[in-house]
Amino acid sequence: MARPHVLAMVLAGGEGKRLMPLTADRAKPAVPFGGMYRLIDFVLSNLANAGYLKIVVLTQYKSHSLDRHVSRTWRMSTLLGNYVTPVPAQQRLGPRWFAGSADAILQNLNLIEDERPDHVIVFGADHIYRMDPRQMVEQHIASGAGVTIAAIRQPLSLADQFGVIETGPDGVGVAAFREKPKDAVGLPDAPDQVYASMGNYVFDTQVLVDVVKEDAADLSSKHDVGGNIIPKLVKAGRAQVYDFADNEVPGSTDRDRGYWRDVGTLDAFYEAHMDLISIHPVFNLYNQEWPIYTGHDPLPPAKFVFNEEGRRGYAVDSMVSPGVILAGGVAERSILSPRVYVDAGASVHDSVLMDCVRVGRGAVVRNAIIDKNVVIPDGARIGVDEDYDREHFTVTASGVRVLGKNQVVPD
Ligand code: ADQ
Repeated sequence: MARPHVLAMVLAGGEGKRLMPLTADRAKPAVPFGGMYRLIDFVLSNLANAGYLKIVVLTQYKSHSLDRHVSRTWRMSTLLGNYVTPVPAQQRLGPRWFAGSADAILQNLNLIEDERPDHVIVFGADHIYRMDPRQMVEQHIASGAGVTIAAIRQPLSLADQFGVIETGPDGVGVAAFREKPKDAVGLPDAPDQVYASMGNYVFDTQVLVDVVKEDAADLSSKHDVGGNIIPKLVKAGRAQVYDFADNEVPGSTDRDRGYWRDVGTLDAFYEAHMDLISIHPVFNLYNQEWPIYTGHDPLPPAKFVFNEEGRRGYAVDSMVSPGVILAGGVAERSILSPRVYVDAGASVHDSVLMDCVRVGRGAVVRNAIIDKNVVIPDGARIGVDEDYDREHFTVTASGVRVLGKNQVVPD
């Protein structure tokens, strides 16, 4: 069979309000993850590993660092007509920004007209997972559906964060779709679970163009893919599901098969990091048969040293990036991004430290996410006194302390 002609549109304009303060200064897909990556690297790696190399990344909100990352890291040879292009909101249809994700597609229909694909993949940009999208495209083509929605079982308690799908008698046709319902009921065979949309879709090109135009004329619409476009196609009987549990990624193990995390909240973001460092990680960054790509400046290897007073610098149950120096300080169950510096007698436990964080002598950091460039003064304690921390920092429902980029920590 001839290879289908596919264009991928990655929706990367989300604001990510629930990830504040990490999104105060950058779009959610540009939030750093796992020491070396940004959230958008996961979807782009899945597409690239599948050989889908005509990719437009639709950006809008605070997109500077996202644009820079995509242009630098994902620049490709144009020899075969491949591209990964960040496309900022350009107000092509008048003086207005995108009203919602469907409006972002409407305002970029020219990209589809230029490429003339048979199918358009529309994927979100803020999930941690491995997926081979070719298997979903194959099912989509074989079934003749107008849209195919990737779906995964999720806890009923999280139903109000997802598009919830009810399938018809054949198990693949979508009988009902409700975006973030407050009153969802569980599945017949698992009352504590729902069938959730992963926010990843494959559209027949003409179906997408028609529905997005129809939606633009609908004054009651919020012009959102999950909230408006999918329900319209469900009503027309044109939607099917692709069960993510059927997806087979080369090199995956029993442990990490089917792993997918929506890191929409700070607690989910923190938990997904802890998944990386458990002894047998449930998400395996070391699978070289389906690599997750990213880009960084050339940096020296991480260094672990005794300081002058003979204090030992070490890390255990942790991931330590290039350019890190543990100068007589200790990291346990933590993830350290490039150029983190941990000074003598300091201890970092159960924490995520982003680029260039500096932990001063004797300081303590526990149960925390510390964004770029933060300097923890000598002797400071974060994650020890909850009342104090609530006064100065963001503290999540499960007690994770979060410090924003460049935040000044009192002495
Ligand atoms: P949400 O993630 O809550 O739910 P949304 O905020 O629209 O939906 O984000 C979806 C994707 O679109 C994200 O990658 C985001 O960055 C991007 N996006 C949002 N607004 C945009 C805009 N104006 N321009 C460009 N990109 C934009 C969605 C689905 C649910 C599904 C969950 C799974 O709507 O049905 O269950 O994803 O996480």
